[in-house]
Amino acid sequence: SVPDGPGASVLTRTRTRVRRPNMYRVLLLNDDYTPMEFVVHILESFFNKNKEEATRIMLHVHQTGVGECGIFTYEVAETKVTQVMDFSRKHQHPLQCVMEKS
Ligand code: NFA
Repeated sequence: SVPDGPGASVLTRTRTRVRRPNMYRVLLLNDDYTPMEFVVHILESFFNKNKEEATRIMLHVHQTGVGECGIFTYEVAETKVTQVMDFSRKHQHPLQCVMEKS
């Protein structure tokens, strides 16, 4: 039998709910000055794209004005945008990177 009354231990199972985080698209915007190879380098180094995929995305941005680099949680997306903006600024390129709720 199981002890009851004062001093008895009680184990309570708490329900664990699963919540989907809000996701954010990180986008690159076209401009007339940033070199194509620089954009490819950004996609390879900050978004883990291989050369082929990076080139495809860069050309899409070049031809349509905007393109998606990836979809991330808020903090990761914010970090990517900051990394790209800081790196572009450092190399004196006007490349713009933004995030939007997915
Ligand atoms: N449009 C730029 C050029 O012709 C290349 C570019 C692509 C810039 C994608 C920004 C984003 N040099």
